[in-house]
Amino acid sequence: MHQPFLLTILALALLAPPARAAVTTIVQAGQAFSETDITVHANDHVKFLNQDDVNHNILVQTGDDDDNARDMGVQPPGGAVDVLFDKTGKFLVRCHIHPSMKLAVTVQ
Ligand SMILES: [Cu+2]
Repeated sequence: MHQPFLLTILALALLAPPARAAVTTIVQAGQAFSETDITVHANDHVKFLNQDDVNHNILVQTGDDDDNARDMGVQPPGGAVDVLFDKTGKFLVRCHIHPSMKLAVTVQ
């Protein structure tokens, strides 16, 4: 291994500005999310695109706790919903209309 080269890379990484919030896109098609399990960083966004011909309704739960679910409202066909994950933890994204739709989101 080329030690000076690695040190240069490390120095550049440390000098780089903080990473910007990323956006992960999840498609809703066939009454399913395109992923079942994702990991993002705090302050990242997840964008949900409804490519079905039926309404969806995103709920964001902390674990199995329904009481504090964030209800993102009815999402018509073709509609997009943007969800900001500003806290670390494990979340479960469900569809209020279709109980089989589930996406586990880990926020680091
Ligand atoms: Cu749905």
